[in-house]
Amino acid sequence: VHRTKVRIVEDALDANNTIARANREDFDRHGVAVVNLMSAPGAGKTTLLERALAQPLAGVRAGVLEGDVQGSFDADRLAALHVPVTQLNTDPGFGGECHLDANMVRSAMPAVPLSEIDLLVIENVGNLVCPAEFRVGEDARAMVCSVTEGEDKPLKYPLMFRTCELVVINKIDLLPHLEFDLDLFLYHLDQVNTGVARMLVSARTGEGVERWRDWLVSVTQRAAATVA
Ligand SMILES: Nc1nc2c(ncn2[C@@H]2O[C@H](COP(=O)(O)OP(=O)(O)OP(=O)(O)O)[C@@H](O)[C@H]2O)c(=O)[nH]1
Ligand SMILES: [Mg+2]
Repeated sequence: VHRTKVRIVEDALDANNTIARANREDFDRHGVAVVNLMSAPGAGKTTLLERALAQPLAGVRAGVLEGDVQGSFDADRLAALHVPVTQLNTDPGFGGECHLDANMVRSAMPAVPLSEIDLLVIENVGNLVCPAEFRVGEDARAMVCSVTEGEDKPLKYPLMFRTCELVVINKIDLLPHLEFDLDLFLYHLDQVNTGVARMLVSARTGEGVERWRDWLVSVTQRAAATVA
């Protein structure tokens, strides 16, 4: 019984990867770089996007795909910015899933103005476990971890920390009020993903946000160079 169960999970992930590759080809055809942005609920994904996209990125037209179980709170927040925002709810057709998968992203693609953007940031559903298991056709994975979450998170949820190429450490404005040991957190981070790029930011004060904007631009340029 156990063996069968493992097999089914593997098949499901294979099927997901096939659709993710189809998404990837469509994004490439339109010259769109894709970032899969993940975190635990409330780490600050939407706030970081509000900050990053309040002003145009240098030479990069950005769009956002908002993944949520329900509601359009985050999409509404981003609607104030002058970037195209597409809402994708996992609730109606997808059983309220706790993550986005390649098929969900594929179903939303007709609503994304791919020919008008160079970069699509996909804000995944807030969850430290499941989103890490599903590729959606992204060029890069970034995660946000806030200093209120504790130093042990890389060790407890290693897959997400391991499969990301950037860890944004957010809410550093709160450090004076917390017991958070940043060195210990970074030590744990290096245990699961040695040397992974990391940046310290506060979406509240704006500290470090310029580097986050630069990273979004550099990922877009890198993807364009790969496809060309
Ligand atoms: N103090 C402080 N609060 C922040 C910072 N970034 C975000 N917040 C707050 O944290 C809360 C959650 O932020 P969101 O941006 O909604 O987080 P999220 O990751 O998009 O949340 P979900 O989409 O629900 O997973 C909000 O009340 C933000 O104002 C920060 O740098 N410092
Ligand atoms: Mg959000």
